[in-house]
Amino acid sequence: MNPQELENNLDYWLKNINKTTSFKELEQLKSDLLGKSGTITLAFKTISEVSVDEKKLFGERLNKIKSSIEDFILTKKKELEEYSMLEKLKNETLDITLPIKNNKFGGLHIITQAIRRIRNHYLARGFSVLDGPEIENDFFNFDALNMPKHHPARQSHDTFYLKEIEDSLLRTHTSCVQIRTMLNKGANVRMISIGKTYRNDALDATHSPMFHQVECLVVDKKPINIGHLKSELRRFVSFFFEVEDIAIRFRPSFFPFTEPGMEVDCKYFKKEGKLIISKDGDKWLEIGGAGMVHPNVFKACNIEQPAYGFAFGVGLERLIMLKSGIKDIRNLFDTDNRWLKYYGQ
Ligand code: FA5
Repeated sequence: MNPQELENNLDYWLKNINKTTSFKELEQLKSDLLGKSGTITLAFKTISEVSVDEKKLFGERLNKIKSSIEDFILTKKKELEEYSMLEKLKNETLDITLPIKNNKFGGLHIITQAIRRIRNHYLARGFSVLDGPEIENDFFNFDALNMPKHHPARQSHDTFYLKEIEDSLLRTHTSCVQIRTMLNKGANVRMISIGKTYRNDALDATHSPMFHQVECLVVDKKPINIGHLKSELRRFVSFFFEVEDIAIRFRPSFFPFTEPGMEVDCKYFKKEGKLIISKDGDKWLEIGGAGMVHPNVFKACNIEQPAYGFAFGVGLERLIMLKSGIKDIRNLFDTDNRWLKYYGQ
């Protein structure tokens, strides 16, 4: 065919390419037009028969036709690929609603079990269960909690900073969720937050660079006092250890975001090497920090005085270890299958 004939047919070929519904059809058309003995290829071979004057234009017209066809084939190929990918995905969809038969594999880690238990307990009592980001910034982790830059209390939180993002760090405690919650909800809060926290602490039997905390915060415009805090902590400890008669005490301590601040101990005794939480105990054990919300924290959260609140924060791994007689925190993060099976559920 000469260029004129090819140009007349171009529209027809392009339409045919567009109509193809499979790679096989498309390949066939490609071969008919651009293959070794394809119509366009053969037309190129006739270039030697054209006079020198016409050669340039002849070649240009053929090239234009050829590249129109090539572009069209390429576009169609992409379209077919996308379609086949979607079909594949459709067929590969897993029905995750199907129940698992005889689930003999895996179980819930003891930390997950504890988190779920605590969460359900507080949900049932009408508390909100809230979360915050693990990558925090200075404001939420320190400033708003009454620990401005260069405050010595920052020293006790040996922190992991992120170089790439200014003022960002891995949160050292869940108390940042207090700030996020008060900024959001004002002076009407009953919440707990359970999550991962990070400190640049060397790994040993009782310290891990990553551990979980449980934070509780109650804020109201109506007076709240230390009695409320003590009552809530009693309830929490008694629920967690599944012991009705417990004894707790407060020891004065300092947390910049509380006034007053205290450390919480509960009574225990040892029996056959096991630690038993009981009001009949003869020793005291520290379980976490607590206090009344500091006025500066209310200020940072735009809450007008008078407002009242208490908060406490406990280390989840330490509580689990006490309850289950686990002596080394590292066991919780090792992947020893026998251990996981024993404590898993
Ligand atoms: C705090 O983190 C305060 N935010 C708690 C608080 C909340 C006080 C609300 C007042 C009001 P502290 O640094 O003491 O406090 O940590 C709380 C608990 O986290 C400790 O009692 C301990 O059980 C646990 N903990 C701290 N560091 C580690 C660690 N490296 N590994 C495991 N557990 C840890």
